[in-house]
Amino acid sequence: MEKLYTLPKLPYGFKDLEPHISEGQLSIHYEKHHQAYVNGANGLLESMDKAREGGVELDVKSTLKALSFNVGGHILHSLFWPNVSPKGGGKPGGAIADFLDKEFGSFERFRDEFSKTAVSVEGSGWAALAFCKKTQRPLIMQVEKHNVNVYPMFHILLVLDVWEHAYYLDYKNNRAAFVDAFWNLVNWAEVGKRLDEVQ
Ligand code: MN3
Repeated sequence: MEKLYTLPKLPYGFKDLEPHISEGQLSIHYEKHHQAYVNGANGLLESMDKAREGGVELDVKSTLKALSFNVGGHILHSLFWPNVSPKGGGKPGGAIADFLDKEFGSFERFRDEFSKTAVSVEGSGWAALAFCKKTQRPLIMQVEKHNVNVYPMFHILLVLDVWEHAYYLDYKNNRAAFVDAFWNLVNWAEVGKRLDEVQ
C-alpha cells in the first residue's frame, strides 16, 4: 500500500488566533503553503517510486535535496500548529517551567534568547526549542529554510515559523512584532506534553 504525507487538521478555526494571526494570514499559510510542502514531498516520493519501478535512473542529488526541504517543511508546520492556541500565552508551569529555568536562569531569559533566535534568522527559517536526549538539556536551534542546521535526533518541543509567508499579511516586514505576538499564543500544555513524552 502506498503511504504518503497528509495535511493534519488544524486544532482551531482560522479566526481563532486573531488579533495575533489574522484569518487571512492563517488560512493562506495552512491551506496554500503547508499544503504545498505536503504535495511537494508526495510528488517526489511518487516520482522516486516510478523511477524505481521503471528501472529509470534518478537524479539522486536534486531529488533528495528537494525531498529534505519539503518533508522538513511539512514536519515543522505540523509541529507549529498545535504549538499555538487561542488559549495560549503567559508563562509555562510545571515541569517545563522548571526545565527552562534550570537551563536559562529564568523564563524571561529563555524568551529573550528564543526571540533573538527567531528575529535573526537569515532569510527564511524557524526558531526551535529542542531536547537533547544525551545531555537531557534543552537547546535552541536556528533552522534555515526547513532543514538546515537541524540537529539529528533532537526532539522538538516548540517551533516558530519566521518565513515571511507566516506573517507578511499581518506585520509586513516587521518580523519582531510577529515574534512578540507569538508569545500570546504559545500552547505551553502542548510543549509540556512533548517534554513528558521524551524525558
Ligand atoms: Mn510556514
